[in-house]
Amino acid sequence: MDRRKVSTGLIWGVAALGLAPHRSWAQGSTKEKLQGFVDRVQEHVHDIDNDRASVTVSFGAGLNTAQPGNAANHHILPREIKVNKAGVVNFVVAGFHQIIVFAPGVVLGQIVVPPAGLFLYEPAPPSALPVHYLGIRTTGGPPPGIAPTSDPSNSPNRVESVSFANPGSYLVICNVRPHFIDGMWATIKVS
Ligand SMILES: [Cu+2]
Repeated sequence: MDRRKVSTGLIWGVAALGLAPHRSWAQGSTKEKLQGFVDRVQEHVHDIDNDRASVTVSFGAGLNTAQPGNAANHHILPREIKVNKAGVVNFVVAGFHQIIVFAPGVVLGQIVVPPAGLFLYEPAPPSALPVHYLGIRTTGGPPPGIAPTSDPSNSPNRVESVSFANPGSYLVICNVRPHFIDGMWATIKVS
């Protein structure tokens, strides 16, 4: 049983106590205390919902991870992301990355890594792998390099907010080939 069900059960239990007949002179006062408790439980339930309404995800580990090979930067954290239906995942992109969020049904085993190249999919995945969101390509990279843009920004340090209207399990990867090989993928559970 999840925390929401426990809390809902608690509310009904307390409400039942509050409605039970009392002969005590303090009935009104007791009802007020019980109502205060119910209000606090409801606030707690509301907080649980809010936690998953807008979720922050690190797409790349940050600006202090530069090193040869830079494998420490090739992660999506957390690996399993949970968000409410109609919620938003805010990908904080740090470095040279490209987000691809696949539609529900696409699984990790379907991703084919080409023998060479900077990106897995150029310019985008085939129709057999439907995409929920195709992200922005970061400026720079090997010559001739990707030109900078301002709207939307393709700065190596940016936020890409992605909405999830429908429930399901969504695979998200970095389209940069060596990053994916280093394990730069995660799952988004929308419920
Ligand atoms: Cu990457």
